[in-house]
Amino acid sequence: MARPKIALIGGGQIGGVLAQLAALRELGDVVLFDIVEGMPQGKCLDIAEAAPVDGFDVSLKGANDYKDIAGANVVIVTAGLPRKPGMSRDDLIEVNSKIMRSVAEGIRDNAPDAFVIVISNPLDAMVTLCQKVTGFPAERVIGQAGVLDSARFQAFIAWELGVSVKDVNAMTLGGHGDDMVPLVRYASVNGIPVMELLEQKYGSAAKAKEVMEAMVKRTRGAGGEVVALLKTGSAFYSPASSAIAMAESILKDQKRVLPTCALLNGEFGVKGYYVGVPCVLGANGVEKILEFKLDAEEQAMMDKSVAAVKGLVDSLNL
Ligand code: TXD
Repeated sequence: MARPKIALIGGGQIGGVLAQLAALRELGDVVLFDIVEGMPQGKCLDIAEAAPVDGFDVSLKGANDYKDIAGANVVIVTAGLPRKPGMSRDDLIEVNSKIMRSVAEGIRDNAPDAFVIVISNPLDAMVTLCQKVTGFPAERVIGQAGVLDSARFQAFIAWELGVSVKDVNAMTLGGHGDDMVPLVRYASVNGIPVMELLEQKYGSAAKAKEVMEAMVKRTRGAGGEVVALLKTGSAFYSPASSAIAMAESILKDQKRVLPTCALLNGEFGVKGYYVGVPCVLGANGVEKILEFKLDAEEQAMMDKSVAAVKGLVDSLNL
């Protein structure tokens, strides 16, 4: 039986790590596409020459022609500019929407049956544009932001409480911007509320709240924290890991519940916009959006985040 095929559009920082992770996990054969000649071929050759050491049996091919993505089961898009210090994700919209249009046409014309995971920023707007231009059903075009934003929130909680990251459960909803919604109420360590553990640690509810607020703030600004340190670009290891988890859930029909930027049809009070929400990801892409009740404060934060997404998406005049 033929191996699945994974096409990566954009062979930069995230694209390179995506190629390596897809190979290490033997998710399928990899095609790494970029407009820069030689670079995706060089990265693929480099990764492929590690196969005897790492022991993976997949093929890797660098490409500058969209024809090479034909037959891809999953396409992950990172094409576009990353942020530099001082920039917001939204500052990228003009240049990256031009790139996204051409990328989406390439996918539409060459891999019409693929599932598409968009990573390029500003994320919510770029997914919307990609879905519009490809014309693919919305359950086949999704965005990666929430897996990473949630992972950052989980990491901060684990470090604070001195427990394994594996036992922390926490999620963010909303857009991939500074108004994202880290859900404090449901954050837990194997089901034990994080707030209760913080109260035990600090001996007061007020101090626990203060510590949690700092973690929420750090989660919202976590992308910028990395940009400020790197100076030349934005995070790339963690976004790649996050998108690979989504691709794996689809390719292996795992039905994992992952925070996904998905097109909403009334869920959480949002209709016709792409926003981050928990989704069941399986062989059919977004198989289900898991809706649940938000309290008044959470809903207000969600509304604010969605308003920011709407402002940006509407500016594209799609
Ligand atoms: O969680 C998330 N969603 C994100 C998103 C977290 C971090 C960064 N995120 C965004 O991903 C970031 O703001 C950028 O918009 C993308 C890609 O970030 P990366 O760090 O990989 O950027 P690079 O290294 O500049 O790579 C982008 C590549 C580069 O090799 C260009 O030559 C290529 O995109 N590029 C194109 N490829 C194909 N087609 C076109 N038109 C094109 N234009 C540029």
